[in-house]
Amino acid sequence: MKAESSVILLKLGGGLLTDKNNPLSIREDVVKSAVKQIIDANEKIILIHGGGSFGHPLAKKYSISNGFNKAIPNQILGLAETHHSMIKFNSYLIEQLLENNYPVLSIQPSSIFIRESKKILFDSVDVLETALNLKIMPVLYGDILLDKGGSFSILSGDEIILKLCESLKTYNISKVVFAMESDGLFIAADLDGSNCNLLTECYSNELNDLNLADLGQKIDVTGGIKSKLTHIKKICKYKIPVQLINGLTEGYIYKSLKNQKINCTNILIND
Ligand code: IP8
Repeated sequence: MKAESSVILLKLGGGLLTDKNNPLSIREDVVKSAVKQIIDANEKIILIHGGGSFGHPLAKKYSISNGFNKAIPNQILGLAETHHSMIKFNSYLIEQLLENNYPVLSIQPSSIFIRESKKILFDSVDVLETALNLKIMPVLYGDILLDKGGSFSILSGDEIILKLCESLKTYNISKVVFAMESDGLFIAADLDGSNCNLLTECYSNELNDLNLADLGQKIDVTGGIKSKLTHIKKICKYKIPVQLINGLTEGYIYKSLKNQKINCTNILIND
C-alpha cells in the first residue's frame, strides 16, 4: 500500500528522562515538560524511550547484552527484572500522557521483536499503523530481546527506530528526532578533544568523515555516541532526515516537532 500520511519518530533518551547516577530515578520535571510539549505539538508521532537508570544498571549487572551465561548467578531472573523495570518506567510516562487526556498505547517490544541468528524479526507493524490511524500515539521503549537460539540480548530504542524505518508501510517517516542531554553531535576542534564545536548541519554522505568528539557521559550497555552514529547512518539510508536536539532546553521538543528553527544537529539527505 502507498504511504499517504507522515509520522515523526521521537526518541526520548533514557539519560534525559532519568538520573543515570541514581538507579530507578525519574527526572519528573523533564518527563512532565516533554509530555506537555508532545501534547502541545499535536503531531502524528511514534514515541520511543530509552532505558536510563531503569534499564542500564540492571542490564549491566546481569550482563544481559552478552547473552545467556550459566556462570552468572540469577541471570534469567535478572533478565525478567530488567524487563519489569522498563515496564515501571514506561508506565510512569504513559500515566503522565493519559492524565493529560492524550491517547497512547504502550507496546511491549520484547513481545513483538525477536532475534533469529543475526537478524531482528518484527512483523507487528499493522498494530502501530492502526493505532496511528485511530489517533493513538504508540509508545515503545528499550527492552530485553529474546533470541530463538535460546539466548537473549538488549534491544535499544535506537534499534527499534531502525526496524520501524525499515518496516512502516502506510506511513512515511518525515524525520527521526533524538532528544538527548546535549545539543547534538560535536566535532573535535583539536587532537586531544579539549575543544569542540556543535555540528549544526551535515549531509548524510558526510557522516563518514566526521571527527566526532566523544563527550562520554554514561554507563550505557547499548553503546554511546559511536553506536548512535552507526544507527544514524542506517536511518539515512532510508532517506529519512535525523535531528539531534537537547531535550533539556525549554521548548526544543515542541519546536522540533513543529519544524521550527533550533540550535541542534540536523542531518540532511542528499538527493
Ligand atoms: O537506552 C536500553 O535502551 P536504550 C534498554 O535505548 C535497556 O539503549 C533495557 C537497557
